[in-house]
Amino acid sequence: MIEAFIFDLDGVITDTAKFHYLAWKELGLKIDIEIDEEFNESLKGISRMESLERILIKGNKQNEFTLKEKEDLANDKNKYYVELIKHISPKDILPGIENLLKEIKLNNIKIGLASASKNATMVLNNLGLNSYFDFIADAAKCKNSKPNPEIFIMAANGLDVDPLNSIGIEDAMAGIDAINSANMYSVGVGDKDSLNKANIVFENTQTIDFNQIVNSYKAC
Ligand code: G16
Ligand code: MG
Repeated sequence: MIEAFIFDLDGVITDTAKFHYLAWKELGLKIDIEIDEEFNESLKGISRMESLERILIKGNKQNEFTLKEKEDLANDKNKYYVELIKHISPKDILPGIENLLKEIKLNNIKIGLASASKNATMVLNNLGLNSYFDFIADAAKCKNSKPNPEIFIMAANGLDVDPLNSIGIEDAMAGIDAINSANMYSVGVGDKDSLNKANIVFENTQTIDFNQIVNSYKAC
């Protein structure tokens, strides 16, 4: 019996990945490290500080900053990001997602959020989706980034459900690995080949089918 659906935010509910990208790019200008779209893919689902570490390694500057300076750089990136997401509104909800949330609720299944973003609550508020969520895992309390399952386990605990009876939905490889390690059923959104470890994959949010997920979960 499915007790919960646990969602990733960026790339599943809304496309904030482009804002993270622009904000990192802006920071990159300041520290003279170029960030392109391809590299940005490897930052999806990865926490702010870990993303910064990866960027510094890319620019071969991992030993140039103290911890305090790194924290300041991460804060600068966040300021750029928060400025960009201020204008997010319900029109930025990805296609099909609000109907899916409604269908889950109609079936009396709980809904949780497992986003690595410390800005997740603000984004959900701006999208007007807050009331659908029974529990939002606090990324600030999460010590280990995806692919570690910690944030998904935190969400299942907060919802008071068994991970084995939970469905996780993700657009990033690191996220699918996290869901699988949490012993949940994994739903990928995006490219079939790159998300090949997911139990089931839909090409985009519009095509996510509640009944198909339920049936394939039951069959496994
Ligand atoms: C998201 C993004 C990541 C971002 C992380 C932390 O994860 O995909 O690119 O670095 O959150 O965000 P913030 O800097 O706002 O705390 P998810 O798990 O929602 O895909
Ligand atoms: Mg994501």
